[in-house]
Amino acid sequence: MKITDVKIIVCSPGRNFVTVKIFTDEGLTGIGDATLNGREKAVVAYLEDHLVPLLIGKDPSRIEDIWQYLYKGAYWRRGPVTMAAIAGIDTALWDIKAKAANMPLYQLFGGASRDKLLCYVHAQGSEISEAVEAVGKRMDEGYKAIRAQVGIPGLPAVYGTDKSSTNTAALNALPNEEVWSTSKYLRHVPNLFSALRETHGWDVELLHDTHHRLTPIEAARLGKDLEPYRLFWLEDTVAAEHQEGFRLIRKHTVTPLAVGEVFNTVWDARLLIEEQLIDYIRMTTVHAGGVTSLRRIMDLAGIYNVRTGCHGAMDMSPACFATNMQLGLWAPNFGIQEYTEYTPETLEVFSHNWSISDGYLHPGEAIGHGVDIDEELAKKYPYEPAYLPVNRLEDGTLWHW
Ligand code: GCO
Ligand code: MG
Repeated sequence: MKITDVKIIVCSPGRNFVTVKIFTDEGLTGIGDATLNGREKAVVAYLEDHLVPLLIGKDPSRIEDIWQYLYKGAYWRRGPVTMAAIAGIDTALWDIKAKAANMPLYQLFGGASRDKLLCYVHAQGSEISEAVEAVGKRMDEGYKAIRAQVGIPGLPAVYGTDKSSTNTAALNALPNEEVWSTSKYLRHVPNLFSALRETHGWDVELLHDTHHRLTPIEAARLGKDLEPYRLFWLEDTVAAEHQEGFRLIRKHTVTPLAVGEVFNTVWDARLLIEEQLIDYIRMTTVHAGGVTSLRRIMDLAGIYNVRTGCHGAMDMSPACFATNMQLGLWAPNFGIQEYTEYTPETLEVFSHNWSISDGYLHPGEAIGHGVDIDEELAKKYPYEPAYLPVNRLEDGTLWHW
């Protein structure tokens, strides 16, 4: 088999998505997600100008060799743009390989390790009562694990707390600016979880995302304060650069820790995994360089009792989400899968085979990873310039969003 053509498809059916579609001389095609939210066009240029010309005529079955060629061959390794571009190609090649084998992708990894995948959804409110109600609604829908976020008194809406401030917001032509106070946040958040346990009891798994805003000692304080409420995980406490900071956090709290949605390679996660400083690794197919590298990261994590919790926000395409699920069905150390739902337009453009029932996901039994793109329909949703928000302290200092 030979690669005859590679198309980069950019569309915005609710969000901007970058999709790699690989064509072969035997008529098999595969797709992969290469979306980097807010920096999409950099990946498109990297793919079109630098990677696509290298692929024409190559044997698509040699996925490992192609991955190594694109990773080592650049000399300039790692980084979100490079790894998202490689991921798009790598995922499309695994899709083709599974189609050639006439199997769902998870079968190529060694088959299913479980029958279904626990997922978590989001619930939020600008006030505690609103967030408590939102969690209750999610529980009524059958979800077993829920990420809860709440607005902070004295601050305008912050990350994850209402529709206009989250990454699910209407696309902004320029970055929206949010305001942040760590001390106000740290005082308020434990009250949310106290109210949640009081109202909803202990059978629901609760998660929380700090979005990289704390220092290690602040994260240790929060972890300690949340211990009575037995969270499933506390996510992204400190900036990704603060790897050693996790040693300090770990010393002070038994609240389980999750991190990794902005990591790109195994090197970003190695110290945290090997020293067992985290409990869940959040890396996801598109930002980790595809199936080839994420599978290795999952295996490394498994050796050290770290479980998976793939980033699954709706700003990565259904091709990424489905591939995460294929890996999740196989991974012996699967933990949980984030599920933020897609717009109806997105699901029209990307046909899919996964199912969701009673709080559990399944990737389905379709051949390949199970997601395809309707190229004609995609044309109806052209790219829209969009940025994620930025964050400032109350005195104007730029902070972590
Ligand atoms: C999550 C994430 C997202 C990211 C977004 C960035 O836990 O789902 O933190 O909300 O902010 O995916 O593009
Ligand atoms: Mg997060």
